[in-house]
Amino acid sequence: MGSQDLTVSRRTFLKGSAAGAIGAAAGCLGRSAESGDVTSQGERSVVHGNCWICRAECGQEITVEDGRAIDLTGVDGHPKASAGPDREGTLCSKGMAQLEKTYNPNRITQPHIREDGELRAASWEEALSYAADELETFAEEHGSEKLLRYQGYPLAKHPWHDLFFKNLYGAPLKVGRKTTCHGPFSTSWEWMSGYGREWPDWQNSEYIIAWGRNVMECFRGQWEPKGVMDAKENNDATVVAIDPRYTKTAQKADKWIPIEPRTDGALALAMGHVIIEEELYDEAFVEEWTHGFEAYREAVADKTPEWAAEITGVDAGEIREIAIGFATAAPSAVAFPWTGLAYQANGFKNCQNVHALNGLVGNIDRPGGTRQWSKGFSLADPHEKQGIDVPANYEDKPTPDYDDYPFQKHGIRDVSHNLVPKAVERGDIKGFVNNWSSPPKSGNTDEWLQALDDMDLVITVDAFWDAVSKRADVVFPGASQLEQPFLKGGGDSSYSTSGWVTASRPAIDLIGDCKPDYQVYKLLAEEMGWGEYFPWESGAEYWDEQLDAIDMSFDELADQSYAIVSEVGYEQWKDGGFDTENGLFNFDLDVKDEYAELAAEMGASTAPEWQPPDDKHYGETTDDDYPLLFTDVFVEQLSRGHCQALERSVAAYQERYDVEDWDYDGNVLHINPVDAGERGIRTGDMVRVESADDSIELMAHVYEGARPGWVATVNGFGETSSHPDGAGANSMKLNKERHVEPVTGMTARNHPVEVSRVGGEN
Ligand SMILES: Nc1nc2c(c(=O)[nH]1)N[C@H]1C(S)=C(S)[C@@H](COP(=O)(O)OP(=O)(O)OC[C@H]3O[C@@H](n4cnc5c(=O)[nH]c(N)nc54)[C@H](O)[C@@H]3O)O[C@H]1N2
Ligand SMILES: Nc1nc2c(c(=O)[nH]1)N[C@H]1C(S)=C(S)[C@@H](COP(=O)(O)OP(=O)(O)OC[C@H]3O[C@@H](n4cnc5c(=O)[nH]c(N)nc54)[C@H](O)[C@@H]3O)O[C@H]1N2
Ligand code: SF4
Ligand SMILES: [Mo]
Repeated sequence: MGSQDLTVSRRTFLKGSAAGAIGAAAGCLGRSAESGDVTSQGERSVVHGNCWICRAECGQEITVEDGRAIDLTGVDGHPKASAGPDREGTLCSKGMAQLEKTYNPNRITQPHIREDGELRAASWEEALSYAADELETFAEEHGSEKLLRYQGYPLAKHPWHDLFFKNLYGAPLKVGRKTTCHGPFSTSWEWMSGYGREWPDWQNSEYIIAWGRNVMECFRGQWEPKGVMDAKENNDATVVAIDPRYTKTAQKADKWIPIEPRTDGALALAMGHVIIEEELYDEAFVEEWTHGFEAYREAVADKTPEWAAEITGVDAGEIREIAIGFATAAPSAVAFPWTGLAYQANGFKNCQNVHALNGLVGNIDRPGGTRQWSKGFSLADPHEKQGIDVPANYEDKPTPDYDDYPFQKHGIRDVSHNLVPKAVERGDIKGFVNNWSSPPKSGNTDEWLQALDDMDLVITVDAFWDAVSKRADVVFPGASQLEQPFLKGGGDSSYSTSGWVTASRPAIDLIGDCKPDYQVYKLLAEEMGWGEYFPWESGAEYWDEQLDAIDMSFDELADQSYAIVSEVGYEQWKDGGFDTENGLFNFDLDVKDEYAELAAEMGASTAPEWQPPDDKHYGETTDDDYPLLFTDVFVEQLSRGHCQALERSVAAYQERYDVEDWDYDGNVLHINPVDAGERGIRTGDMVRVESADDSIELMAHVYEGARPGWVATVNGFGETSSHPDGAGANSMKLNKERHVEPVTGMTARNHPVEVSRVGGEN
């Protein structure tokens, strides 16, 4: 991407909120380090925080009374927590649940180490010295390159895990988020548009197609659903939800299209056909800024709505109507997929075909389209400022022979989640260091559990006991968000053309023996003799140096919660082209490109075409033995693998589906009344979900909101999870190494199954 139209408006920051002023005026909790005393004994104060549960860092106002956090609410005008300037800030139920999390009796609040095969509580001194010894022995025996890094999203926002394990310890391998969350969707968008992922400019949109993307409940920040509601109210925007499930997005949508699962690419091609036939595409954009349009035009020439109707189960007239509505509203229109398509083994092509629609109507980085969000400013490098040269000890380390691991071959991807057990079996990986992740829920579960048992060293920073922490050799108790400082800067938010920063201090004292993330890595570094790379007393001090670049101090920013610091104009590609090899938006790639090469090697291509599930590489198909397609999804009340630890969050999920009165605390299987009726299944029955490989048991929820032939549950439950009783089922027990999307190595989470009542007939 070329240089952007941006200006950093120094010290002309928007004011945070009244609460910031109250907090600052009362001087309450004005600590700049993470540890230290809480000063508000006997009084009530309001301080700023940042939620990071869905990685969106909504600004919080935390009410603290006698040192205890008693209430949370959003910060008005916050770029993530509100719909924009002067708008109310709110938090979702997962954000609110952070109070319960912080004071949860099941939290891990002490370090633990493994002794004589058993985990036992230990002091920090003991645990640090044990971990340092183990790390040294590991490096001597195996080499640091055999330690695998795995880091959850919330922690991806600070650099210390990588500073310690990658740069200093020298562990080059990590598991790629593209192989657990968004590979097919982001990888195709990368070679097409040169940008990581579509992220709509919600509030300005006039036509929103949520395509296997449930934005009204699985948002990244409050600004997303609020932006959709603003678009509906102010722009009379049409919202279309393409989803086999009746989600909250479907509830708010003008149209719910319960598509035949995994046929999205066919629907998208037919929409392209209509848009070209009706001459509704953006000719000027296509002409000047795209590559491969002729190939695309040819590819969709025979992909009529009638053709797609057969495959997708969507009425041909409806396909025409959506295509025309979308293209007419463009460029203020956006079609964007996420996990619904990213979890498909044929997801690479399906996502590509959806993305192509955005190029076709020229909505890229235009108001109401798909924004190429960027910060428009940089923060300083604190090490550089201190004159500290950070080594890159991972660089010269041998890496596995990638011929055995096709997705890694071109060096463009990190290790594929599903292939980690194989790498352990082959001796390419022998240890694992984790912060805020629970891989056994994400795919290839049984082999992952075996791999964790087989590894020589497992170190985790965690908050709850689950399959990983229970198997670890060292467990460090991580502080919650209320107990540690925070800084984040970014672009995507309700401020469509602005970059922002947000920060907060710890609101309460550390619980038990927990430590902020910065301290965990700093102390471990000191133990290993690398203290010089962690010279700051606290994370807040480190961030204070980063903020120098925009002429702010950490305290100043934390007082006001957020600041708007730059302007980033639309159509950034006009200045220097798209960030692709040819500088253009690509419908197809015949230019030389690493993705094109990799796709070719995997027997795929970047040609616009319909790739059905095929029982070979692109997803198993249902048959008489396994006639239903099973997958797992998210819900508003729970976050990935951690809200499952919280009683009230699980209860809220169960109440939503009216199953709270059954003596069952886990996830439910949504099954259509037709499929349930054929099998004598009623809500509340325990059912077995059986695939060709394995089976799980969970409670049935008979529900018209699940398309016939399709069954789904919520991920993150079962005995491997952070749920205190391990209730429910881990859906990925059905998932094996081979269940991957073949171009990106992403875990593919669709499985043909049969469902039966446990205990026979009713
Ligand atoms: N509440 C909540 N919010 C979150 C998270 C969370 O855990 N909880 N996590 C965050 C993270 S990490 C992510 S990646 C995002 C995920 O955000 P989303 O991708 O929006 O997640 P889901 O709500 O599961 O939506 C995916 C939808 O795809 C549908 N689907 C399944 N198969 C198909 C198919 O074949 N075709 C189509 N068209 N649709 C299909 C599912 O029914 C589901 O409703 O959410 C983020 N926000
Ligand atoms: N089956 C299935 N698997 C999936 C998905 C799916 O839909 N279905 N979604 C995928 C997606 S989109 C993503 S992004 C990934 C995310 O998956 P992961 O990277 O595994 O991250 P989380 O599930 O967020 O992390 C859960 C772990 O974080 C720990 N934890 C909770 N709070 C804290 C804390 O305060 N500090 C620390 N240090 N640890 C804490 C919990 O105890 C638990 O061990 O999962 C992927 N895996
Ligand atoms: S949307 Fe909810 S979970 Fe996500 S950061 Fe905001 S309050 Fe937290
Ligand atoms: Mo994700």
